Amino acid sequence: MKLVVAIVQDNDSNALMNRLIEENIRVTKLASTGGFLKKGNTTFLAGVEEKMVDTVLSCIKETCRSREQVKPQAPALPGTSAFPIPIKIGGATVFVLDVFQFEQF
Ligand code: 2BA
Repeated sequence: MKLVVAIVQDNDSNALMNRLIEENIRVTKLASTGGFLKKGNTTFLAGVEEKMVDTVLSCIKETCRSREQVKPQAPALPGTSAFPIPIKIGGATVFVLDVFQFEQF
């Protein structure tokens, strides 16, 4: 068994959830926060048989796209204005982990 952990943008999370459910993939959606931008994103956990990993990855590729966001900067000196930095985010950051043990009680 594998655990697919996917961090996606909030804007893509409903579409991804719907695609995973269509494929009959069990999934948990968590509200998360990116360390760099300190903005909300969504983390999906999907425990699947190894043969289903590619299906999960296809669902993610179909529904998650990259976007640009602006990271506000603090001004270098008081009274000066700051330059916001454009940052390209996602589509998705995905980890595929081996599951050592899986139990449901
Ligand atoms: P954030 O940490 O808020 O990062 C948002 C975007 O900012 C990143 O997009 C990347 O383009 C940029 N970024 C992040 N750290 C940077 C740095 N030290 N210097 C310059 N630019 C930086 P993505 O790479 O697509 O990541 C989207 C979100 O996925 C991240 O949000 C974070 O929540 C998660 N993530 C990405 N890589 C990760 C990792 N190795 N481990 C855990 N979470 C990760």
